[in-house]
Amino acid sequence: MKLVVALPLVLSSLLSVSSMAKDFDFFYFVQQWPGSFCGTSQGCCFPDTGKPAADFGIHGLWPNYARCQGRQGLAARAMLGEDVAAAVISAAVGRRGKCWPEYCDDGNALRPWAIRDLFKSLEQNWPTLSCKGSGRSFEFWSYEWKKHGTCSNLEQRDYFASALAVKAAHNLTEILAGAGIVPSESERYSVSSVSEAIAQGTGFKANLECNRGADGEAQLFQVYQCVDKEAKQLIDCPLSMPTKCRGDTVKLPVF
Ligand code: U2P
Repeated sequence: MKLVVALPLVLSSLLSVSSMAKDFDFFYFVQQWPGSFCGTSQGCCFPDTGKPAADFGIHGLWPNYARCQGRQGLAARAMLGEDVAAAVISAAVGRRGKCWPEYCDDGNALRPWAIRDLFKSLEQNWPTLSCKGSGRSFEFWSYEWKKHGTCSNLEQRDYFASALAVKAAHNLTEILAGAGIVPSESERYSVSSVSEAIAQGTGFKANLECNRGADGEAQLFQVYQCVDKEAKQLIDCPLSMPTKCRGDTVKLPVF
């Protein structure tokens, strides 16, 4: 009898945590090098506003857990048993992953009016390069907002303004150029020199992700900087991640 009464209470409190609290530990602020996005065998498509500048572009600002399973997962395991706990955890952290929350409010679609004053800056700094959509970068922003922004505890405008502000505060293209790491079709740079340049230039360690160019060589694709929960300050990344960099060197292809 006690269990019958307690179970719905436990479940409803766990589910309300997952849908409302949006507890996460830090943001990944992810920027991509357009020459590497476009330089694979798949290629890319420019947005309807034209070819973006040869500058890192924003991919997203992603709420993240420092550990893949939170306390509610452990509590659920202890109280409910593995199967129920797994279902609750998966509801709490999204459909595909258990390391970050996603799609926290599908009813909260991005409203153009809410970010109208940021359009120009977003077009410059957060352009789409995907060939899948209409070519309108707004589609990309909407997708990122729906998947990640709705879990950020930020209003729509604040979410996008914060991402733009973090990018502007630490210009990765300039930081790398200052260390002699400039776009080139032939030059290869050591992965450690890229990491060090970013750590020196921003004051914080980042994670790097490589992809493979059409020539099969590793290229610097994305930089994951870590940002506090208010989306204001860089922090050292609490997690390191697999770089997918083959070997010790990377290219930074011309865009
Ligand atoms: O890494 C492949 C895709 O997984 C999503 N991702 C990855 C790491 C992370 O911390 N959070 C996260 O969401 C990204 O999906 P997207 O936002 O592009 O759909 C990433 O591209």
